[in-house]
Amino acid sequence: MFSKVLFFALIPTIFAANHAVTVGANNALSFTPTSVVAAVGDTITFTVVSRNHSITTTNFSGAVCPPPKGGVGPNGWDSGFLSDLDGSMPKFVYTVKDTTPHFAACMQAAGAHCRAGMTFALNPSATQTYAQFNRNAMAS
Ligand SMILES: [Cu+2]
Repeated sequence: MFSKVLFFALIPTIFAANHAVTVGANNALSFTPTSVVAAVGDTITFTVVSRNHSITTTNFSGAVCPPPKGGVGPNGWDSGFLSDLDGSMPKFVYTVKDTTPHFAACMQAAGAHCRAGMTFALNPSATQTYAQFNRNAMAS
């Protein structure tokens, strides 16, 4: 009985995956990959490899850029500004809390990075796709 309880308690730990996202690869205003499909309990590790960026949740449409400080929730996030100008490649880790779509962008330069297409989607859906979100950002 005890071992069965322990086994099920450990399942989230055993099967949780980490998804690596590179921020600013090749000095570009981009997230690589641009979207991730993840389960509750998974982690997403964002690593900033150039300039100074943030990973901040925002609205799917309308007021997309810049994402607001603190991010759009529920279960949104805001990494704050993370600078690689000193070559430190800072990381931000988000633990997935639900499977609803979340849309994020960089808040740098009053939304200029966001409007340049520096956007990211977690669990986009058939009706809220990454491609449409990115178009909304570039038009906002
Ligand atoms: Cu940026």
